[in-house]
Amino acid sequence: MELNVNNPVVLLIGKTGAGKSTLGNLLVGAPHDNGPFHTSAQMDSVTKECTVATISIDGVPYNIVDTPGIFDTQQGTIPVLNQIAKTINKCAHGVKAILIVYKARRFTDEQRNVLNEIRTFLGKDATNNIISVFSHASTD
Ligand SMILES: Nc1nc2c(ncn2[C@@H]2O[C@H](COP(=O)(O)OP(=O)(O)OP(=O)(O)O)[C@@H](O)[C@H]2O)c(=O)[nH]1
Ligand SMILES: [Mg+2]
Repeated sequence: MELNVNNPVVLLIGKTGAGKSTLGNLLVGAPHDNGPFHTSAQMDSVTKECTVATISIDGVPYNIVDTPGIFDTQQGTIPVLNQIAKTINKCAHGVKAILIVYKARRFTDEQRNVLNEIRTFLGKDATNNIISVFSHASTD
């Protein structure tokens, strides 16, 4: 779907395989594995480019922007962050929420780094708009 530059952005961000695209599909009311965002169990990064869908919250439309996995992909972090910046900078109303998706495991230094990198990239003010989402939370 096209990015509507008049809509504010909800950003899905996190490591490869965390479940960003799955969450995006659920948020737009689609089945977790069959919606606007392509999901897959493969080890390789699935989402290679920012992908957009529209959701309406209280009658206000938002661009949900699904992003490639950061911090452990072949692409490397910088090109991915540049790509995200290019997409969100087009949107006049900026980023309203940043959903950071983590696999629900012990909170390690690596995960702390994810948060710090995102804070550095989006600026300190972004911290107020960050929502952490923990996936893969079943106890099997
Ligand atoms: N059990 C379980 N599986 C999940 C959950 N969230 C995602 N998955 C599965 O994990 C795999 C990866 O999910 P994706 O949504 O493609 O992950 P992603 O973060 O978009 O990955 P990239 O696009 O590669 O960065 C898929 O097989 C999903 O079905 C969850 O909460 N529980
Ligand atoms: Mg994905």
